[in-house]
Order: sequence, then C-alpha cells, then structure tokens
Amino acid sequence: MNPYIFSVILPILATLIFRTNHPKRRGIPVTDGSGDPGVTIRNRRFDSPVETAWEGVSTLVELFEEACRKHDVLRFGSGLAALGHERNERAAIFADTREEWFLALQGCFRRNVTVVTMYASLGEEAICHSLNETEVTTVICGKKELKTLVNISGQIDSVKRVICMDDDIPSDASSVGHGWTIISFADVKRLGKENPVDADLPLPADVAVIMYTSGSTGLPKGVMMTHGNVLATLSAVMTIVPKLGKKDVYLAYLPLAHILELAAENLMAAVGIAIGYGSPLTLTDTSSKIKKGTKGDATVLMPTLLAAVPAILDRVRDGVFKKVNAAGGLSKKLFYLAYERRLQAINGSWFGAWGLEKALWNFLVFSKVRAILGGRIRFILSGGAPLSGDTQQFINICLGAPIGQGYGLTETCAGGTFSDFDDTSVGRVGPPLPCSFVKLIDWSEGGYLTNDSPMPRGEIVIGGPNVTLGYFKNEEKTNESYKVDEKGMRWFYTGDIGRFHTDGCLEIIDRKKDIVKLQHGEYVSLGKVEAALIVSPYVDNIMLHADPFHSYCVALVVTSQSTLEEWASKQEIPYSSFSELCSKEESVKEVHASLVKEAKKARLEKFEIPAKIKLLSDPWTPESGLVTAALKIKREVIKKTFQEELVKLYSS
Ligand SMILES: *[C@@H]1O[C@H](CO)[C@@H](O)[C@H](O)[C@H]1NC(C)=O
Ligand SMILES: *[C@@H]1O[C@H](CO)[C@@H](O)[C@H](O)[C@H]1NC(C)=O
Ligand SMILES: *[C@@H]1O[C@H](CO)[C@@H](O)[C@H](O)[C@H]1NC(C)=O
Ligand SMILES: *[C@@H]1O[C@H](CO)[C@@H](O)[C@H](O)[C@H]1NC(C)=O
Ligand SMILES: *[C@@H]1O[C@H](CO)[C@@H](O)[C@H](O)[C@H]1NC(C)=O
Ligand SMILES: CC(=O)N[C@H]1CO[C@H](CO)[C@@H](O)[C@@H]1O
Repeated sequence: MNPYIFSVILPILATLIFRTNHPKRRGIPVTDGSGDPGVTIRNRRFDSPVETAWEGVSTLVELFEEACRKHDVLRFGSGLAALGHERNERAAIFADTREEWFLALQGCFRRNVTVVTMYASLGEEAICHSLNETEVTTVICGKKELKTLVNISGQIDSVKRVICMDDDIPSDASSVGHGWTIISFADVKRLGKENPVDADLPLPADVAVIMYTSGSTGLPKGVMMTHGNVLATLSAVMTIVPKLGKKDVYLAYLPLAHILELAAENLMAAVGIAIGYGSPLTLTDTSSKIKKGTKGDATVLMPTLLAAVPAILDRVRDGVFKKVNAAGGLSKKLFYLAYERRLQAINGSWFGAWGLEKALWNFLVFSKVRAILGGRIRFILSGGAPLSGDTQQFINICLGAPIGQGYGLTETCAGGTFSDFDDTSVGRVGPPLPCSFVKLIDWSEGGYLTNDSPMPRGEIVIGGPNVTLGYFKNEEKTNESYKVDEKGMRWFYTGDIGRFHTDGCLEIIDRKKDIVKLQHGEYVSLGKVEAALIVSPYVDNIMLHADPFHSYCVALVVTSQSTLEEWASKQEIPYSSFSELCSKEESVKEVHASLVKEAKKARLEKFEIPAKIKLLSDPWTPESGLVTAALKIKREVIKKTFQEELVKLYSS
C-alpha cells in the first residue's frame, strides 16, 4: 500500500472527524442558580457540588484512618494528650514542609484539635499576631523556627508547650526561662505509645485548620476551614488527576501551610501514594543548595506527580533554554526544530501529530529535559498564580506531561476551577471543579459586564461546600467578602475579574483592587501591565505604581543581573558592582527602552507605560517579605520598603 495514505490522508481524516466537531463543552451553565444575579457555570460531570468522593467518609480523619489504619500517627495524637494538651485548645504547626509536619497534622485531627498554620517565612510580627489571636497552647516546629519563637517568647503568653521536630533541640532554647515544656517529636510519640488514648473524632463542620495567609496587605488573616471544606476540595481534585493510583510517587516540597500542598498531600495519603519530602532549594541537580556532583530530590525520588507554583515552572523553563542556547551548534538547532514541530502538533496541525515523530523527538531531544525532574513525571498540578502560556507549552512539550492548572483561593479552600488534562489551550484555568459553582457578576465601575460580547465578563464569585467559614475573629472582613444566599449556599467574592469562554472555561483577566484611577481619570490595571512588562529580558520582577495624584505611573524593576551585565560588557561600560551598574543613567535608559518595546507589543496605552523607573539590584524573595510564598508581589510591603525611591521617582 502507498505509504502516502498513512502520512497524509489518515491525519486529514482524523482531523475532520475530531476537529470539525464543536469545541468540547467543559463547563455547563446553571439556569436555576441562587444568590446575586450573574452568569453561573458548573462542572459538566456533576450537577450538584461534590462533598466527598469516598462513601461513608465525611471528615479528614476518617479519610486518613481509612488510608492507614495502623500508622504511628496514632502515637503522636496520644502523646499530645499525655502532654496535657486539652481538646478545645489549638495547636500551631510552624515549620518547613517535612514528614513530621504531615504526621503532626493528622495526629491533631485525630484528637479534634484545630491546627493553626502559618508560613515559616512570615515575619516575627505576623507570627506573634497569628499565635496570639488563636490563643495557641502548643507549637510544633523545627529547630530553626524554635529560635524565632524564643525571640518572641515575651509576646506569646498563651504558649505552654513546644514540640521540636528535630532531636537536637538547641540548648539555648531550653535555658530561656519562659516556662515552656520543650520536647522532641520522637519523645511525644514515645509518650503516646506508653499512654494510648482513643481517637476523638471531629464532625464535618468542625474547624480543621485556621490557615494564616501572607496576604498582600496588612497583618495576615486566619481562614477557618472545616473538615468538610478540605474534603470537598480533595474529592474534586481526585476526579481530575487521570488514573491516580498506588504506583504513583509524589514529591512534596511546597509549603504545607499553602492549601494547594495541604490538599495534595492529604489526597496522596488517602489514595495510598508514596510521598517523598524535598525542598525548593534541593529540587533538581542544579538547585542552589545541592553540592556539585550530588543529586537533587527529583533525581533520587523519580516522582510521577508534582505540584508546582508557576514561578518554579518558569525557572525550570528558563534554565533549559539558557542551557540550550549556551550549548549552541547542532544540539541547539535540533532542540528548536523539535520544539517547533511539537508546538505545531499541539496547536492542531496534523502533520506533527504523528505519534512516531513524537516518540523520536522525545528520544532524541526531550528525554534529557525530562531527566531534570527525574524522568517519570506524568502529571503536574499548577496553582497559586496564573501560569503563562509559554511555560504551559514548554511543560507539555519538554516533559511530555499534561499540566492541570487550577484557580482557587485559601478562602475557597483552593476550590474553584481546574483545567482538564486533555485541554492544551493556554491562558485559561479550566471549568469549575466538581465541588464549585463559579459565577461572574457585573462590576460596572471597572467596565466589566456579564452581557459583554463576545464573552460574559465580571467579578468572579465562588460558591459550594468548599467555601470556608470566614476569617477567624474578624467578622467585619468576613462580611465584606462572604455571603450566604437564600438557599443557604456560601459564596466568596474573590475580587478577581474573569470571563467565560463558550466551552465553560474561565480565564482570569484582571484584579479589582489592582486597578488604579490616574489623575486624568484613566484606569490602570497594575497586574495587566506588570504581566506585559515582565517579559523583558532585563526584568526579573517588577512592581508598577500608580496613584490618583499623578497623571503617569512609575515602576520598580528588579533587574536581571546576567542580562544587564552582558549588555554592559558589550557596550564596554565600566562598573565596580552590580548595584552601581543599576544606578547608571545608561542602564536605566536601556531597560526603559526595553519596557517601552514590550508595552507596545502588548498594545498598552501610553498612560499605562511607566514614565520613570528605578532599577533594583537585589531580588525579591519570600524571606525578605516582599513576595508571598507563592511568589506573588506584596504591593503594600514593597511600597513601604521603597517609599523613598518612589517619592524620588515622582519628584525627579
Ligand atoms: C471538636 O472541637 C470543637 C472545638 O473544641 C468542638 O466545638 C466540637 O464540638 C468538637 N467536636 C466533637 C465531635 O466533639
Ligand atoms: C500578644 O499578646 C500579648 C499579651 O496579650 C501582648 O503583649 C503582645 O503585644 C501581643 N502581640 C501581638 C503581636 O499582638
Ligand atoms: C532575634 O531578634 C534579633 C533582634 O531583634 C534579630 O536580630 C535576630 O535575627 C532574631 N533571630 C531570629 C532567629 O529570628
Ligand atoms: C497556533 O495556532 C493559532 C491559530 O490557529 C496561530 O495564531 C498561532 O500562531 C499558532 N502558534 C504556533 C506556535 O504555531
Ligand atoms: C456581619 O453580618 C451579620 C449577618 O448579616 C451581622 O449579624 C453582623 O453584625 C455583621 N458583623 C459586622 C462586624 O459587621
Ligand atoms: C461539608 C460541608 O461543609 N457541607 C456544607 C456545604 O455547603 C452547604 C451549603 O452551601 C451546606 O449545607 C453543607 O453543610
């Protein structure tokens, strides 16, 4: 038979059969909705919100007991009781992600003890505030965090007991006279083994976690999540990861104080999937805390599943492109050829869809990239911030793994939307999760309306069993953002602006509070402009600043050291340090020109382009408190930190 049939006719036939169909419906409109008027969409598989995926299981404890009846978590729970922790007192977990974190959480759940969580990178003031507000009596932490606790011991009166996850408790900690019982994690388990107590199981409506999030403004707020809330989210995610099973291996490294990671690990444990614990700084062979010649977490564990925030995936992508470009020659040409071919295939051009070609490129080119994350990744869960289209396609192509992109907030217990694994379109966050209703409501002030064409647009409101109870001891803020409708459904008003595509998928397009009105009445969407400008190779991070007292905006730019230094050496500009280079007028001019170029590409208005910029030489990290653990910029903190620079920009 003529091979032509295979290479040309069959793909055309396949295209006709599969592509001329209407786009697959991924979300379904709800007509008998409740609450504020708007456009509501639900998941196509379920007509009422899913609360649990396991029969007879209605709390996280039952889920965990179901998963591992004989585990020594039981000992930790008993030990906690033996230590004198009363049932109605709260315990806090204050540490980086590690096995003990997860075990402590389950031990507390088993005794119906509400767990207060906070990022290990929060500042002292925020930690004091969270521990004080929730009147925590037992803090479970690592030895590094114990030092911070000792530092603030004078301000946290309710704390009586500290359980240290490391055996080598710092000696200066126990000598401080603040009357705490300090004991190691191992000793608590030993105590529990000798004094076993029965479980004291919570009900679905009992609060499981009070999660303090490093919000972008002011002191952190504690979001109260019930067992029912978290379970609804897990159950929903369970339906979305294809073929989740015992053969999978999960690499845990994101902060467990982030709902995405907490939900993911609980799900893995429930299904019986092995969890390996790593850290962001040791993730790959080239991570910053890995000694040359030793192996990173992913290489050793060879995980099949991974959760990630976009910033980390961006880093993997940039690293690969840098390496490819540095290598140059044939291998660079081959890489770009392969990349282009696969991109076309994914984009719907049928020649490249040829399976054999895909296998060939994977073997020749992409297997080396796959090896960076251990070589076995089959699904990546991304959340916490919108993922760029470029990075999504990079992961699809180079790792050969589908990527599920989620949109959700701590307040909705990470429930919201989640993209289908077979959806290769970019820039969208998928249809509603089975546990959520997603509604758009008019925001006329910002010019986003549900009867806009071609797509309804508006503020995103999320409803369902996943929506949390509200902020701890903060009824005012709770009332501002949560509403219960006439049918008893809870809705959270996200402040994000989105639009629905015809197939029921959501796209995030703006953020309400990031919109500032300038002196002459033009609205500037800070997030939109930043997303357009960060593309410049000179920019590592950027914060746009606008205020109603000026007719133009300004920007703080965290400068990419390698790009600027490369430019400087080409221009033969002398400098003694990078910070000096950043302060040079030529540098500012060059970076500004690059920003203007990107702004034009993105068709920004003139008033949206920063008129003046300041180049900063130090990166913004969660440790410095300038970005959140999910690497979102904290506007208020940055504004405060660089107040002088901003004033200078406006007055110069
Ligand atoms: C769990 O603890 C909370 C807070 O102490 C309490 O209100 C609730 O009644 C407890 N649940 C059960 C089933 O005992
Ligand atoms: C915590 O409470 C103590 C005593 O009530 C108080 O002295 C301290 O200032 C409080 N700290 C914070 C951060 O609220
Ligand atoms: C303890 O407090 C001092 C002074 O406020 C500070 O310099 C130090 O970094 C703190 N130590 C820790 C571990 O937070
Ligand atoms: C993908 O397809 C769209 C329209 O079908 C086209 O505009 C775009 O340029 C294509 N991208 C690539 C990389 O081929
Ligand atoms: C919050 O709303 C509830 C119910 O509408 C009301 O009873 C309560 O007083 C409100 N609280 C505050 C602080 O506004
Ligand atoms: C488990 C749980 O929290 N369920 C609640 C989900 O939300 C509905 C109404 O929105 C409540 O009736 C359920 O009790």
